[in-house]
Amino acid sequence: MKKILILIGPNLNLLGARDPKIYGAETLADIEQMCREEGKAYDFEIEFRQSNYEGDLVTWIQEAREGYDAMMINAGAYTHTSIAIHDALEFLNCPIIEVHQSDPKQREPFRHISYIEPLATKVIKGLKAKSYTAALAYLHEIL
Ligand code: CA2
Repeated sequence: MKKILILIGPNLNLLGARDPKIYGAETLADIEQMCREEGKAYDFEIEFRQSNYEGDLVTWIQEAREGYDAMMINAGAYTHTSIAIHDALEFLNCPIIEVHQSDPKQREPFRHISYIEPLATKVIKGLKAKSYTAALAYLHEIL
């Protein structure tokens, strides 16, 4: 069974509360459920974590150096700011899928830079909650 770590960054714990046109209407709990169901279809074991703290994400990425077959990460706004997350991801040997619910490159200029993209095997964005299930489908293809 392949083990997939899904990391979710700041503010995404509030999904469903606003901006459904940009992010979709699903809550984070709905998205976790969707990932678990999609993961079952591919025989993936899913570990799903969210934090508002950059250091939590860095620590979880460091810990993922062993024991996972792939990582999916929606680092939220840290995508556009965090060299610490970039540096932690450099130590990973498994595929990294950068996921976004919106398409940051179609939004404000401050969202156009991604410090994750240079290290990502694939970027999947703009599909709202379905970005995560599309990322799992992609991992099913490549793993
Ligand atoms: O599109 C994405 O998935 C983002 O990673 C979401 C981040 C944003 O900073 C990125 O530029 C793109 C976080 C958005 C704020 O989270 C929400 C909170 C409450 C309701 C809806 C979204």
